[in-house]
Amino acid sequence: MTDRFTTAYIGLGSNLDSDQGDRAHNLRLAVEAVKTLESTGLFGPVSSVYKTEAWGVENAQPDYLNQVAALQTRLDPSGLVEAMLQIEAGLGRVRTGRYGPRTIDLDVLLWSDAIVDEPGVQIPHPRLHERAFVLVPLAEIAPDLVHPVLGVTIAELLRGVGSSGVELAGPRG
Ligand code: PH2
Ligand code: MG
Ligand code: MG
Repeated sequence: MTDRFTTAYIGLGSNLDSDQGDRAHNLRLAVEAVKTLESTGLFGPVSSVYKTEAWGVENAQPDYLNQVAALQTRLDPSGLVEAMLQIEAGLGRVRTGRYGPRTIDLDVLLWSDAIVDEPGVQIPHPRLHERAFVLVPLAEIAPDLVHPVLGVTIAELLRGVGSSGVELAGPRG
């Protein structure tokens, strides 16, 4: 826990229905769970929902729905990662190996301009700059944010990657 509130960004993804509902419902439940974190002050903005082709997988997988949310948190980076893992577990996530299909995935993308590289806590998310499914929703809510390692804005990173395979699928949260 820190004394002050810090702006952090969370990437949300779902490409499997759960016992509780379909992919869009899984995202809504996750947004609600992050919103009610005790340590979260202001919540939002939350991006639109995007339908995205599964990235980095060898065999075909259902399309993902992805979204990005901003929050103000007093949790430190590892505390925030831990809170996301707890929300995933609470929503019934079952882990099936790297890049396996999942009902919900909550990744800490950025925590202020912190750079953290510890087992289980890598911030900024080490692949965010390669992924249109993260950059499109992140650029929607924070285009001028500067990537703390690469020193360029999210809008510039998105221009480099392009937005193919990413399609608007639902309103802002
Ligand atoms: N997450 C992954 C791997 N591949 N592809 C898309 N489109 N969206 C994701 O959220 C995603 C992915 C690992 O977490
Ligand atoms: Mg992920
Ligand atoms: Mg994850």
